[in-house]
Amino acid sequence: MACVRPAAIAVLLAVALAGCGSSAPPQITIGAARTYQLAGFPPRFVAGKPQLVTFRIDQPSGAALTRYRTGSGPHTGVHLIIVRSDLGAIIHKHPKPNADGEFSTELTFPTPGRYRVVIDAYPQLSGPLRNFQLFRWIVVPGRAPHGALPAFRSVVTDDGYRFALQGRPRLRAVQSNFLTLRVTRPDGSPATFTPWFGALAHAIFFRAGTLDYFHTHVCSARTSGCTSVLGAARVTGTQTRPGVLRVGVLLPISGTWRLFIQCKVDGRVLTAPTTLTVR
Ligand SMILES: [Cu+2]
Repeated sequence: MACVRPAAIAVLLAVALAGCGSSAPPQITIGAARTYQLAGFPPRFVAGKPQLVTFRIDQPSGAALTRYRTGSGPHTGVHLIIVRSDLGAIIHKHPKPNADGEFSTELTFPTPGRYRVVIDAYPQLSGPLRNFQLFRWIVVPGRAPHGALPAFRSVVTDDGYRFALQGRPRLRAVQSNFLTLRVTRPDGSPATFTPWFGALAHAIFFRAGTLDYFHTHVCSARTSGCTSVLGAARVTGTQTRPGVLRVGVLLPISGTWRLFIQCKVDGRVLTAPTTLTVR
């Protein structure tokens, strides 16, 4: 193997298969990996200041991705999800692409800190690729809030709306699990969910520390494209009774996860975070 130079280590196998004679090693040029890339997302933000953000996804060919899945369900277009690294703040938007594949949306980072940007994209492609994620780190300058991750709580309120988890969850990685949540208005009546970004409720999961990401949905009965898939496992949330959400949980690895339930009730977008232990 003395004829294999360090620069050619990546093609060692190919060289080995091709044989290793006394003549000069074959000249093989390895280009950059051809993958989907996030383009145009600005690198600088100021805390508390709305900023217009424009981005697109470039295909492996280099051309902008212009065709995204459409339909009534949530698995369409792109989901733009931004979470602060301590899991204390989340931004969730579904901007629509223009004909050139460009997305524009206004973003306000609530505080200084380190944020993980997740673009969960649903391209309109033939073939097995369903969706994929692109990531970016953004550091918003200033003093970042530093709170410990809150412990599990079975009742969370937002704007007087109450999210009550039934029972203590027993969650396992790579398996479909369900959480039942009763959502009530400030007057105690069951919440009526207005479809928001194609779903009655969104369940966004980030793992503490590593910020691994997963996302499931609760949809109305006739909505298609609501099932989340992880390997061979799949999960679809449902509304079992008025105001009661059966939320699918399907997480790739064990650990401590922060779940953000989001839904729209009475014209308000509500966010109910809770901390989950996954074994
Ligand atoms: Cu969603």
